[in-house]
Amino acid sequence: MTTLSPDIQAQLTAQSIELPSWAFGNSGTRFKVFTTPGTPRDPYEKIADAAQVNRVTALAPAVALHIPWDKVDDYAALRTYANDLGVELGTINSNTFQDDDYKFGALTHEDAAVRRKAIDHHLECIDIMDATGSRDLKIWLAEGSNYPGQADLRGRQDRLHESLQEIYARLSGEQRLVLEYKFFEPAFYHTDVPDWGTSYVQVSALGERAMVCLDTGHHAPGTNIEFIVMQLLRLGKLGSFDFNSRFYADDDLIVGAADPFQLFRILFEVIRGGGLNNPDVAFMLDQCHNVEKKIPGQIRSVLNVQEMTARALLVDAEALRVAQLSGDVLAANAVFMDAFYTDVRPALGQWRESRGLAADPMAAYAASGYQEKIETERLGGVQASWGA
Ligand code: LRH
Ligand code: MN
Ligand code: MN
Repeated sequence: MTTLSPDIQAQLTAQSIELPSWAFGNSGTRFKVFTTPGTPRDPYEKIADAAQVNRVTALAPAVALHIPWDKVDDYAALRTYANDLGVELGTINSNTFQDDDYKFGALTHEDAAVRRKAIDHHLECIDIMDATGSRDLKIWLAEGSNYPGQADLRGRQDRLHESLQEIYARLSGEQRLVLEYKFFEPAFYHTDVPDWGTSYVQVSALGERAMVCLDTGHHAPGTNIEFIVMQLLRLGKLGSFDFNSRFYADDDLIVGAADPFQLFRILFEVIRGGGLNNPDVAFMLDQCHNVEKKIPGQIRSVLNVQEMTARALLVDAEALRVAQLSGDVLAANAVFMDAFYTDVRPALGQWRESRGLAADPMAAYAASGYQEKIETERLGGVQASWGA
């Protein structure tokens, strides 16, 4: 059996992954939302479910909120509730994609009144961060156009900068702004923040506490995502990840499910670039569980990240460097692949037990009775996101 060195164990112990509250709500495609028994009926129940993931994995100590999906009257009370369950409230995600006023844009809109409304929403999100103790405001913009000529591409970049500047100016202390990019959807001709370059340009113009958010599902098929990870870490501008996996578009499937090797390659560059356990980089999931049970779906997800992190930590960096320097292409590739093909699951199971956790968190959750309890107690769970 592979052994995990004390150094690797220490790095794995420090790893933490933030869970999205919306992963616990019902979700679907634009064709159908299937409801799942036991789905949370309010933000409190979403947090209770997220705490279950952390209880069996010790990997997920924070929950990200989406506003207004997770709107409550008293955020300080929500925070206390979360803390009592052993989790923190994490990133606050703004939402300017479900309001009729934003049909032609929000922060980029031609009409100053619409921009005002969108900026005010972000200022409200920062008020919420003050109450929840969250560090990061995550902004993803559903803005763009469908037809060539429809929009003034350049003017929109200028207005985006002005809007972001006003939002950024309201941050205080350790608070940060992370700007997420996505090359398509819901607009299909152009998107106002389509790529890491645009996000980088916009956040760089704001200041040190503005960073890029990389959602793994937001790239064209075939994009070398680990290269982007490397570059952003090199530039000190990788603020956060939204992890998920995809076969076709922005599928939001379980991270590591579609392409475990890609996840391994990304984590290798994270480690190489000093990003693992680096407080400047927030590791988040951004997923939906449309047909599978949600809590086990999230447990599987954080375990996939943990497994691929362990494999990436096993890459023999010295042997790799020697092979690279001597121009031995195949030897270098073999060092890399040896680590990827190492089954770390038995070693991780043993290591978990040594920390007082169950060797198999999926089985521990299944045996806990929690799923049966919520399925009987909760009726009429709410939809998480799309079409809510
Ligand atoms: C957009 C996105 C963004 C949203 C989330 C629900 O596709 O990735 O992060 O906030 O989905
Ligand atoms: Mn995302
Ligand atoms: Mn997405």
